Amino acid sequence: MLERTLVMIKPDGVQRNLIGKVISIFEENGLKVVALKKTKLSKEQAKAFYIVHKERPFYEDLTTYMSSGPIVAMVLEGENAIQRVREIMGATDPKEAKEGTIRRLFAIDKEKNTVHGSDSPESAKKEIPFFFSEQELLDVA
Ligand code: IDP
Ligand code: MG
Repeated sequence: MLERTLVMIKPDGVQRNLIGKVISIFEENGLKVVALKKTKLSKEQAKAFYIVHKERPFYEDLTTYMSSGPIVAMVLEGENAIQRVREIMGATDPKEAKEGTIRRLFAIDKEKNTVHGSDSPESAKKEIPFFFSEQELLDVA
């Protein structure tokens, strides 16, 4: 099924000049960029984005980290894009991520793990409008 998913390059990725490398990996895997922006989340926005984790012990640190510097948000489109992006990113903890995945290649640790990708169609449906209006989602001609 043709799907769209929300990806972020987290502050550690932007800060270490990895924007191009990360996007290249997605493009090489056939995913299309339908929207793209660099932005910075406020602490309140980071808390709202990660609200599902509000009871987790890492919520406070995570939302401080995610609002600590610029991020790049994008919408990627492709067949089974949601699951494929999760596979290309690798496990949350880079120590557990498979060889060749973005997190294995670039992540610093389990928190500063370079990329976010929606985990389900329900998440993608909420996360895409968090960053992009309908008019900003442009089909690749
Ligand atoms: P995911 O990004 O692989 O879907 P989630 O469990 O949804 O992982 O957690 C969201 C984000 O919270 C992770 O990407 C990571 O940045 C952070 N995180 C998750 N678990 C931990 C942890 O045990 N310690 C520190 N940060 C964590
Ligand atoms: Mg998640």
